[in-house]
Amino acid sequence: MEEAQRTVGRQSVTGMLLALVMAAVPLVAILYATHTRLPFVASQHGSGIDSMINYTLITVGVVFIVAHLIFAYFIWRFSRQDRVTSRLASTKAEWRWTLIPVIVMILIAEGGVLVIGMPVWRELYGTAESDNVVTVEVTAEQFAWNVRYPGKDGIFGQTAPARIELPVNPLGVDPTDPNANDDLYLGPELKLPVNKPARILLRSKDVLHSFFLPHQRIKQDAVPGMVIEVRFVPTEIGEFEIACTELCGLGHYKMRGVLTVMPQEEFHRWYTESTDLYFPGE
Ligand SMILES: [Cu+2]
Repeated sequence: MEEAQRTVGRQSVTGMLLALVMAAVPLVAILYATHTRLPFVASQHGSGIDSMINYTLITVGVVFIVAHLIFAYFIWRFSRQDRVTSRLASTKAEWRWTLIPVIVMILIAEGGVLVIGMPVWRELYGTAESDNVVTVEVTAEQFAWNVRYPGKDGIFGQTAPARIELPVNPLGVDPTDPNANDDLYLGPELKLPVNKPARILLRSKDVLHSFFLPHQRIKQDAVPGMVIEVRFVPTEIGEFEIACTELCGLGHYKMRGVLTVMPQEEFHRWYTESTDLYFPGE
């Protein structure tokens, strides 16, 4: 009898400790989460993305905490019991406790997507009006970004992979195409005017890359053979990082570019002057 009581005592101490560990996990996670900060927002839709991130973190965080606390309670409660029992739930109870969490989580997750996520999605991928938009082509390759502007005519010269020749013609532009004459090439430098919609046409020459502007909350894969359009409005003047966020090869880490957001007049002056100066093949 005494021996049995000692065993129960030991079990409840172990149970208590385990329960404490379980309860501590979400607390440490919360502390970590409150110390993690996103870079400041420098685009119109950026705060919408942040709302979606926060909504997801908070809803999933609450479930995470509640689940751990229930788990901790069960460990503590049943480690004090002197005999092992098995209680089976009825089929009805099993169905109920399976369906309720599923429905609640669907409502929470999809509700957030519809209410917070969809408007941001529309801003990024919707078919907004095309005038008053600055169109830029960004072509990714191992391991660089190639920025091209259409020039005064607003039309990009034709490209073909067969015409790619390094280092003179990295995009494979057709030199006989008259639309190519005023195209402007900037390498890894992307320049945009502030508070004006930008339309980025993303392409890739080789493998999957991902165009990432952390401050503008833009992250979009570049896929070989596809032209993917992203729209956003930069709202802060300054220099920002362009990173590749798809592990695209050994040089992935050095695939950096610079986004310069300038006042509108300054951008237009620079653009007009530059398209007069630059011609492909020169
Ligand atoms: Cu890459």
